[in-house]
Amino acid sequence: MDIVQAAAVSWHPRASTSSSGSGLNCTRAQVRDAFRGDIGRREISCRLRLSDPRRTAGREQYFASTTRWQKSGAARIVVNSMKTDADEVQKVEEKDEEKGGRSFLTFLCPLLKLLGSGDPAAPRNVFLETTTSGFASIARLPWGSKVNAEVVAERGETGQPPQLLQLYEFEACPFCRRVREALTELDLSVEVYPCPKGSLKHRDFVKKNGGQEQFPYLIDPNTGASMFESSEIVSYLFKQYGGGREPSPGLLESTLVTGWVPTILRAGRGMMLYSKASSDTPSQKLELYSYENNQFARLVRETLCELEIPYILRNAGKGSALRGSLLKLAGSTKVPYLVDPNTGRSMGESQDIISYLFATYGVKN
Ligand SMILES: N[C@@H](CCC(=O)N[C@@H](CS)C(=O)NCC(=O)O)C(=O)O
Repeated sequence: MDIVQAAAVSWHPRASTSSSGSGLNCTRAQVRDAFRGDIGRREISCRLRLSDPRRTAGREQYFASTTRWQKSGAARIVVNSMKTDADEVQKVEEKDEEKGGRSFLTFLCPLLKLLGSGDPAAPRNVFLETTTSGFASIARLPWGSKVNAEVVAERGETGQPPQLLQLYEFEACPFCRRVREALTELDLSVEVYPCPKGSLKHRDFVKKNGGQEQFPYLIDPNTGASMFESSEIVSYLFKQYGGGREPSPGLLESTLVTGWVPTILRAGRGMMLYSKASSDTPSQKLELYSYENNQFARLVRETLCELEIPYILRNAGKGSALRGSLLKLAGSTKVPYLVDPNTGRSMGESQDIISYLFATYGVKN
């Protein structure tokens, strides 16, 4: 054990050195306690700032480190170096953050580089954005575009369940997409609680409530049902709110074939928590008129997800009973259309909505 490991172990007495001797293993909860919650916001890469016991002669010491969470919830911290010079530390920190925080997405798809240099809030190449999202929509045709007319006729305009269903999900997840497609076809509005990687608020809730971090996770307050497993959720939704019908042909099967295409084409947008997302939750839920396979609405949902903003998803697919109220509200049936009761603002046009969301909710306080 070298001096860095010794310091790390004494920094956290319950931690133990790994068998390889090059790092330190401890549980996610231990790490989170030690970093006062900050760790969850930097899941891929983090830097440890040592607290009082490691202060020597008035100098602060730092570790450069990388964490890799495993399914079990255990973390492995590899201590790379220890610095005492604050400027140097800062430089390494920025480099680490850039490299670590993005490496997963870069691995996922080189398109990331083309889609706004990796910073979700940076000005975007609108042509690339809409083209990649457009191809993503083509890949998922015909699912998630139009409602099941028979279901809508049976339920009528007031046919929403008395209480909104609650969906914990993230935009880039193909299994969550499968559920959102079903929601469009069944013309159901839901409360969405985005759980991007790095999310603390909603992921913790799912873990506590459902016992694991897996998405999608659905809660139906009307029946008391709650469940994981997208195929189970889709079957439940069709049974409960689709007149007992079977899921539309191909919807379940197609997820395994082309469900991942939007994730790749959109280079993982709607997957990671934006590093500067405000930790405050807006007091009232925003409302988004959308439908799953709309190429412009997808861009807005990605942003809501990256900012971890809970919202009411008003699905208004082709043939939706909601299109009448959308027309009254917005003067057109085009989606996306965002209503923010916190500021009194409402607007269409995906790029305007995205800029508004980052300007309003993308500032860490
Ligand atoms: N069989 C599950 C698979 C769900 C799944 O693998 N979800 C991934 C996201 S696509 C997940 O929850 N990963 C854990 C995480 O994001 O932390 C289903 O159909 O719902």
